[in-house]
Amino acid sequence: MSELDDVESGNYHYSMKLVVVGDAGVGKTTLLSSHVRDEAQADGSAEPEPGYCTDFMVKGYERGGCKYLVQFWDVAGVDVVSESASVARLCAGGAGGVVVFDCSTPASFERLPAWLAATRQSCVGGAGGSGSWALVGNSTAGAAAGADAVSQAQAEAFAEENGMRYYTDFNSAVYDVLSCVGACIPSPPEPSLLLRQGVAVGRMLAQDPSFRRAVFG
Ligand SMILES: Nc1nc2c(ncn2[C@@H]2O[C@H](COP(=O)(O)OP(=O)(O)O)[C@@H](O)[C@H]2O)c(=O)[nH]1
Ligand SMILES: [Mg+2]
Repeated sequence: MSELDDVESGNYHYSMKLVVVGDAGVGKTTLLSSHVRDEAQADGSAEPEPGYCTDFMVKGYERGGCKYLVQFWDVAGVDVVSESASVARLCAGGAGGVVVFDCSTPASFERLPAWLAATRQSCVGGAGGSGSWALVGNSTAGAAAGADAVSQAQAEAFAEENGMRYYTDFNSAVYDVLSCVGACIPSPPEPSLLLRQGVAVGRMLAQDPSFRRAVFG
């Protein structure tokens, strides 16, 4: 059964929206596509279509005996400074996501505060009520290009100041965000509290007798 079939049939315990944001050309679509397809890290050999709006991709994860379905919103790399309102609108209700910059493009690192400000306005849950986030430094120039313009120490410091962790591996960043969201799931998972975390109840949880007892008495 495909993940899209799972969406239609409610075949999961929890679902959430996570966003992938950052300047145009930092590698968001490449990284997300290979994550969702379980491919090895992209080497840049497959040219993705340039994104003019938002793409959606769905992936399921098994964690702690529960099935999580994540709808990723690959938000096109608009100019976040002049279009922060439309970025915020696209991110609405998300449980957080991954902010990507390109280590060889300092401007993409310098705009991270603008990306975080726009996305945190409309994402929910997490430790601060504005979503759970991880930072990814991609290298579109490839390892062969030599020194990165943005150092690992700079990226780690920025991530720490903003309450998240820094990764060069996109998959690890997604698993970190999923762990943060999972840690905020209340016990019992009362649906209205879950919604405040950007998490919805799926059929597999709704049909679980212990969930029904805990929530409905
Ligand atoms: N060498 C290399 N190229 C990459 C990598 N990630 C992305 N690219 C290339 O960078 C360009 C922009 O990538 P894309 O995923 O469209 O960026 P987006 O605008 O952030 O979605 C494309 O030509 C990719 O092939 C990478 O890890 N290594
Ligand atoms: Mg893209």
